[in-house]
Amino acid sequence: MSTDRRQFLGLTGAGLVGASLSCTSPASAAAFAAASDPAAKVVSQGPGKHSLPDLPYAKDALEPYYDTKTVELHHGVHHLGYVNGLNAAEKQMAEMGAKEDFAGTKIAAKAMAFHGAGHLLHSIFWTNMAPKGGGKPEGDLAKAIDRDFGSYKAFLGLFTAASNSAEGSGWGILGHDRVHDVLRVLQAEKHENFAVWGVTPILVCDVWEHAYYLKYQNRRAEWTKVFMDHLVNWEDVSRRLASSRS
Ligand code: MN3
Repeated sequence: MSTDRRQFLGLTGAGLVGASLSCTSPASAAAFAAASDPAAKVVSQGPGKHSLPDLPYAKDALEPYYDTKTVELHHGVHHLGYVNGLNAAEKQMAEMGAKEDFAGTKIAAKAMAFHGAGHLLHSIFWTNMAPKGGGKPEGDLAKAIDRDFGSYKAFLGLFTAASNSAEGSGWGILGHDRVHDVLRVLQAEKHENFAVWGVTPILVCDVWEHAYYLKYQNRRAEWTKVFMDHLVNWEDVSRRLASSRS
């Protein structure tokens, strides 16, 4: 891809946050792609119509590495909370607009960013894992990792270190920077604050304690190692890179 085309794509591509706040996912099998792929063309159903996407596998399918109880709570309680919070914030924004009473805008906008980012990142997170996951990436993703980090080992060290040291509603993130067509390892501390505008997350590891505490307690490094060794779905990550580049 030429530099000009990269810059063109970067400047015209849909921004991550814009996509997360404006797209609305119907309750269907396509909901994950709609909610988590900024390149997906999603027709808005109106404010407050987001729904929790079904898991792309059985809730016990990631055993023994990701336990059934944590998946149940993480998906059915925590992720659902983001969906409900996003819907509430969108409805509040719409109501304020209709009444032309904008006193609650700061609170609603903050809630929309927090819950919208949570919904988007969790939707990516679930599809980033698969039964019999792990191993190493292949194809264009492997080439991009070698080009941008030097080696898979170097990437693994950076991604794991970013995940292990994140604070708060934290995430380790591998993202594709559409402006420069380069992969970046990022760390989210407050997940509504995206570190680099225009970066599309393609691999995300949830390191807020609800994601792993039942099974791994305070051993976060064990959780992130298991995530990379046994859960990561490289086919999904590759698809996301290709989607971001196209
Ligand atoms: Mn979580």
